[in-house]
Amino acid sequence: MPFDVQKVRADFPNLRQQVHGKPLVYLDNAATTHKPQSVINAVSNFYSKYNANVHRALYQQAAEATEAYEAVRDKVAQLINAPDRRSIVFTSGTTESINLLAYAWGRHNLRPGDEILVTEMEHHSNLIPWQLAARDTGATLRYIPIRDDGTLDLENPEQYFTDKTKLVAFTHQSNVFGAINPARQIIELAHAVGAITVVDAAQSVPHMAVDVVELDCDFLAFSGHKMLGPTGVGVLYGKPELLEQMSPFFGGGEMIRTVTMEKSTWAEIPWKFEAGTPKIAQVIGLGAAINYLNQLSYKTIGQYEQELTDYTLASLKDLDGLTIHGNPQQRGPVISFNVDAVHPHDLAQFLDEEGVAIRAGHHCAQPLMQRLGVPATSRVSIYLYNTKAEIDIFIESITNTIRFMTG
Ligand code: 7TS
Repeated sequence: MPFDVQKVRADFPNLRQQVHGKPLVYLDNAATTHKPQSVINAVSNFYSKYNANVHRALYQQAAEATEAYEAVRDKVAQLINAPDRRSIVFTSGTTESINLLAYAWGRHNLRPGDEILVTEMEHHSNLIPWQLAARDTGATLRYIPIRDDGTLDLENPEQYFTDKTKLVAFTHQSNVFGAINPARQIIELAHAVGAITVVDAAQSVPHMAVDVVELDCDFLAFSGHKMLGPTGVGVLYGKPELLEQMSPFFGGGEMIRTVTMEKSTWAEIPWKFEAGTPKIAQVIGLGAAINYLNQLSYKTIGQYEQELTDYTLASLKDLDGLTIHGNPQQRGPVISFNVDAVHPHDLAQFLDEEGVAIRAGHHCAQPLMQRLGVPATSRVSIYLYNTKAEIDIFIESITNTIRFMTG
């Protein structure tokens, strides 16, 4: 079946909104995505038809809520090809997933002299938790550098992957360049020196099929809101044997087996890591988002996004005085650039007046901005509901802004 973007757009109520009297052209999908009506309905139905807490009460609606919540665990496992549903921990998002690891794994396994390896293109969410873990344990943080084309420099890996390396945490797809990193290769290099691996998949799972068996990653994290789902929910995937060895991160209800005044024992995984009332409505909404992606298929989504990304890149390259950062061959639908005549924040403001939403700033990747030698960039990020006509409006708005600023 050919991909019908107008049919897709009709499923997203927020795409029908106007901004400053103009149709919204939403090109900030790396920050968050809009939600199809089916996701909004799934959340609304939970609250209006079977609202209850999960895992505790015996009445009908509580059973229904528990069943719906746990069914999404199977759906997530299937999405990333996790063989065991106990590998799927629901968190509030990528940030919480990585912090959970930095505490529950990092604080118990890292020692002075150990090295944590990250890359120069990490989002702060996959950097600050490791900086804090290094500070608290005496471990050292090291960086795989990037090349000018926005790809990782893995030429001499023995410089970075050594017997001191205990953990390698890296982004699967850059939220600044869109570069897709060679995850399988990095994981093999890490395992060869006995290190465990953490994949920040916040920008990859929304756009492509991610297979944790094929990758052989130890941990992987992503957020629901960047893949059509609600805010406030995310996933931590972990190999069961590693999750079992780990201590809990949060303590509270739900995560215990027995509690006495002196000491407690823990629930089985994954519930050991889901203290308190979980994100019930959000998880159910995430299930509906996965249904939506599955029904379109990653293959169709990927092809369509690639076509739009190529079109956007070609259009941007036609503009004078505009620099695109990075030129990775393997890339997702994210492009960062700077315009000589206009500061990124001014550009974003001018575009907003045309109804065009893009992001300007450091994109929570300040070390990368330092590496690029710029304080900020403009960033356009595309998703399955964007159109060529929207890209044309975006390009025309930039052209008009440059013309206005340069007289
Ligand atoms: N990792 C990457 C690669 C990201 O792009 C983001 C969010 C996160 C982690 C954090 O995800 P959260 O859901 O826990 O906040 N990135 C962006 C962005 O690029 N613009 O806004 C948020």
